[in-house]
Amino acid sequence: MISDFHPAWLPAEAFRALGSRRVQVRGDGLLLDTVRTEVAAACRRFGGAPADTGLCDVSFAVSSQADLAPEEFTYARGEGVTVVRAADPAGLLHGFFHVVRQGERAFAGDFDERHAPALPIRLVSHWDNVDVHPVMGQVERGYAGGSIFWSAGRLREDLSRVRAYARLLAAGGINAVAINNVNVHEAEAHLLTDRIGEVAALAEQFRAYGIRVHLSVDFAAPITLGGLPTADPLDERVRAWWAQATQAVYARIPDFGGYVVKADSEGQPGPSAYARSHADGANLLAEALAPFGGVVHWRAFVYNHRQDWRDRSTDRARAAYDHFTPLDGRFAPNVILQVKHGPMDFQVREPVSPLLGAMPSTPVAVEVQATQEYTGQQRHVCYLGPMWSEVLRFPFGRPVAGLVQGMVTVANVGDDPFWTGHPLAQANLYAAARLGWNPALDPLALLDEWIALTFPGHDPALREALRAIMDESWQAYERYTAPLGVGFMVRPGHHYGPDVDGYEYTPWGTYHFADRDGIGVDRTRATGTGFTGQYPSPWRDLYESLADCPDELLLFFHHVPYAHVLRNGATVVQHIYDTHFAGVERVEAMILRWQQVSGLVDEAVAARINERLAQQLRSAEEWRDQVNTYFYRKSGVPDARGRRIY
Ligand code: GCW
Repeated sequence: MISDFHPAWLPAEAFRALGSRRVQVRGDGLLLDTVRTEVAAACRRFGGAPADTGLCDVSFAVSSQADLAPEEFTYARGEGVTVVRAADPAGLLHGFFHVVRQGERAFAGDFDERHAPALPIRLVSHWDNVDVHPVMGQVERGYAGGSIFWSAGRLREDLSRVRAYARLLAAGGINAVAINNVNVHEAEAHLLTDRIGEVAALAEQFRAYGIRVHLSVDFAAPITLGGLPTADPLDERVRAWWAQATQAVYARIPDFGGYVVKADSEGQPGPSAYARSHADGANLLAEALAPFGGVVHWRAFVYNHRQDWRDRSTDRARAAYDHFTPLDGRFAPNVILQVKHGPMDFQVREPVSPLLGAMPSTPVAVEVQATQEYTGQQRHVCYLGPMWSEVLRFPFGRPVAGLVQGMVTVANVGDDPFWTGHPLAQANLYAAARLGWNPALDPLALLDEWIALTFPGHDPALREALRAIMDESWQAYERYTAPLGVGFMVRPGHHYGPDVDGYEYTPWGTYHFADRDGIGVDRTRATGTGFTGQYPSPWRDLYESLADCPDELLLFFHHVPYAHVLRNGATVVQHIYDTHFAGVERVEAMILRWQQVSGLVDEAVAARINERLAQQLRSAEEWRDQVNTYFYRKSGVPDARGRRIY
């Protein structure tokens, strides 16, 4: 490590190819200064030279004539010179980091390429609190220490780490960040008004890397901060309050991105208190932001979290679609509906949310969770690139990536020296960022890209081992946890570790309905909750059919007997046993593989990975034994292979 935190995917070595060349940078402004500063540092270290006049090996230039979209750049090489051009400084910054990622390849052969982001909105959403919340800690669902923004209830004095973070995000193609938790508590609500200076200070750090800052706001702010008797979105005083508050924000932060709102969700206030719709609520804020070019990210994570478990007619999976599809076309143009990728809540396996394909007249962003709330909490290796890639490619006629305007990633970083607790969890943030830029990228290629940048110049054996450990780690996690898409068998509250019935009789709408005969949630139109009917063809029929439903989602859509034979030939209960043993074996194999190469990396990194892998194995064994034992006791069916079940 070079300082008190790990350089992640931008170690000095990643700049060797560029920094040993003659580098020209043409254009003016803050982002160009950033590129110049980067170039100067790289050249100082590796013996190259900034070459603003005369011969060069690589040239970066903003040229207004170029027929290029915002953030787009051209990347070409001929006659021994690599040339990056963009119409705007943001495009040039992306082009700069593209050259860094390419390393020596940027200086070999001839090429002529154009690169533009597929999704204009690429936002990282922090669930950071200013204060330490008594239950959730400082970062809600944070597994990497405290906030990098706030400490002891105040903005950190030294923001150099925030600058380094902005640089990492920009290098992955991120262009927006929301700095505070979507659950807005009292202290954090004030960031909008009397604590806006803190937001401005953070925005200054992010601005240098082309990243706009967004704020999560309290829908009831006109009451809690403004002293009004109401937050009714159609009340004139409320509209005036938001207009004035927003104007004051822009007076301090002219490039402020906008608001993120969790309304009428898990106890957060919202327009329903005034019998107004989500469109009324979102449009209120959109109206205040519109004069300044700001946007509202309005979250679609709305469901009844006070359900009676006896009530079989309510299905949480249906909720987002049922709430929002009637409102399609009623949102202001600067509202972005932010939809979780699955209909439930970031489980290891869910179908793609049908809402993503059902809002043709509304700008939509898909939300993914880099923080591994339900996927091992950054104690387990679980590379999620392949999961997100499946979501982005999922065809609702067109792939999801062609239907949405943005990708929002719930951040997984904290003040931990490795940023993410588990050093290998950095790959999730990297992959999410890169997939937002180009959803067609192969997640395995992205993993290789991350490994090569983060562990540059290392032994190929190390790279091979990391690839072997991380590739399919998502499937490994799936195998030893909740089976066949049923989800939630975690400890209530903190959500770590197994508790098969932990959520079974709770108000949260997360049930598996296991009894002595079978398991799964009947979401068919024929006999269940009708959720399959929210999908267009062919999915509505595929998921409806017991014969055609993909195995990995079987229990998400169907309630079946334990003896039901899967498409893969195993019975459900035998599949549960087999996958749970196999999942743990996979973790054992990861550990063996890691032991062969751990001596090749920085000692502190190796020590942290060792510790996490040991925890992962203990936890995977616990999952295996609890889940297998539960189903053995429920079903009475022994393991066909006679392995140990308790
Ligand atoms: O997954 C759930 C989490 C909550 C979170 C919520 C949300 C920020 O358990 O901690 O709240 O999702 O996405 O709003």
